[in-house]
Amino acid sequence: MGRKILRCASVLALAAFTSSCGGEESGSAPPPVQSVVPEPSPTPSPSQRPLAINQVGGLQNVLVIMVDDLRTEVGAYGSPVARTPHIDQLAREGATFDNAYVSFAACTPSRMSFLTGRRPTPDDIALRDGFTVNRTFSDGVTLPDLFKAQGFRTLSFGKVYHYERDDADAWSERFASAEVPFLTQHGFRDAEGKMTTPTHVWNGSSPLPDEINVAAATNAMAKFAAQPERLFMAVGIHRPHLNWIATETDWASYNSTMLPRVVNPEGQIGAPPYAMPINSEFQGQLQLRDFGNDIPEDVAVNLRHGYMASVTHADRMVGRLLEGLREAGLDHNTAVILWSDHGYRLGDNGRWGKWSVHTLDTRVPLIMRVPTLTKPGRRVQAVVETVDLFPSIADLMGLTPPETAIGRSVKPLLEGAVPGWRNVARSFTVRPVPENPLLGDAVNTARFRYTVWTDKTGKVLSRELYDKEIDPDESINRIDDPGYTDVVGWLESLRV
Ligand SMILES: [Ca+2]
Repeated sequence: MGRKILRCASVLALAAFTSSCGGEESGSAPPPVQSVVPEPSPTPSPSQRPLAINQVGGLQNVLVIMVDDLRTEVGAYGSPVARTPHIDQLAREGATFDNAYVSFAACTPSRMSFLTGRRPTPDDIALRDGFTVNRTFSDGVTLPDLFKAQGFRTLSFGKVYHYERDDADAWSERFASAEVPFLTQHGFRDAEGKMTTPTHVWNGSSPLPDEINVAAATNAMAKFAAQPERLFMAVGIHRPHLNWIATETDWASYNSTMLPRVVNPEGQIGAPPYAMPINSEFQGQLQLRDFGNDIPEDVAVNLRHGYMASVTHADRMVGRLLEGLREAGLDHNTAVILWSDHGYRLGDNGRWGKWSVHTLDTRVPLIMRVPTLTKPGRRVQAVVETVDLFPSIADLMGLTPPETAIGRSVKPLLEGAVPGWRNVARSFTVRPVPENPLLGDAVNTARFRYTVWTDKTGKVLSRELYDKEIDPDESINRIDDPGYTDVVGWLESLRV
């Protein structure tokens, strides 16, 4: 198990924070607006949460597929344009969560939230500058730690943790960080290390990084299939993270008229100016940085095309993994969990990238195929969040998650509706304003998204309220609409 260095300030703040936001009842009346979607109900206290339950019969292994920057632009989630046959097939075979939210729409904090079972906290605002297990997680148990300690062979392929920010001791074996150079993983760069082209049609002259990592994973499946050890496998697929590199075939799956609809291209009405971040990810792109936040339409079309081609590339990688699992004879006793670390805006709300708490950033695909448990094609409407994954995966395999993992096992949701399930997810973001960073703290229910923006002193700067039932694009901030006064009070109560 990894030796992790204690950082008292973080731990104390984290404990105070998590104790204030996990497992509380709403304690107030539901909103006086007719709802057609599930809404929060009391959550069991940590001691009441299902912990060590016997594993599902015959289940031996876990395969976690982590797709980078994939929003719910997937056929299984109703995208009219996405070409994602393999993920769609996985959804037909397993359970698809329609209301899954990440804790933070950026690679590192989202993955850390998943792997530690904790939410990013105000104390970790600096996490964007290099959030590592050793710096911030003290002596806690990570997800691979738990499985390794229980005798599983823990295998990591590709981007699981954020490259060098890994917890090396938790893995029996890692593949990718050394074998596939970081620069190639995220795109082409010039001699000075600057990104050259945001999109690229790959000529197939050599395997792409995802193809190398996935081949290593399927080789490992074949190698270890006949051995007695149980496997915890995590495979991180780079695409559709920038740069959008995909094969000719993937590019040919789309054209300029077959791309996602742009949501709120002129921006949201009534949102504070910092609700959307600048196009910061494009600042490192030689061909994009001079545009600032104003991407010309012809460039935008090419970028959207590249994103979607990369989505199809990632989907093909998912297909190879599932086929590898089948060929190794492990598909019948392996739980498959597919998840993305966050979504992405393709010019939606007038900006590109992630780092917001808009649903396009925080809502993600989450599909679980658990042999003998999940019914084919099941849709789960309950609201779940990233921190629920740690206890869920442990629960499926009969392991007891550590107390530091604050989420809830979704295993009961796979078996049927769960009365009393608390349909609330928390998401955070930050704006690195010099000397006074802003924190965005969002509550998502199936119907509403409520966000409170504070400065570092805790002073409330602004609030947002979106009614997704009548405004699924989150176009209009209704915080000052008197018809929602009681709703706002109720949502506020969910933050404490
Ligand atoms: Ca990411």
